[in-house]
Amino acid sequence: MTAKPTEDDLQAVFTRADLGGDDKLDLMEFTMGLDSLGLSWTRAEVQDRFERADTNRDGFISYPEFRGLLETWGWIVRRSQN
Ligand SMILES: [Ca+2]
Repeated sequence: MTAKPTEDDLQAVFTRADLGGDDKLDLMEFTMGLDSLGLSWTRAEVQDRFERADTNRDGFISYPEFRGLLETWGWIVRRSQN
């Protein structure tokens, strides 16, 4: 994926990365999600972002946390209203 993801893309990426099907991503699933978005970060960067994204500190990234992270860093395109 070269273009910035839309919100729909993001939901699809999240669902695909959520191997456990529990609506949250662990560090490995989070890494996969980032990979499929074409974000190639080092392990240390991924760990750092995982911790930043995990705002409620439960050790998992929920969809709102995932979306929030990407939004904060400007990696998501808001769907245009039409
Ligand atoms: Ca969390």
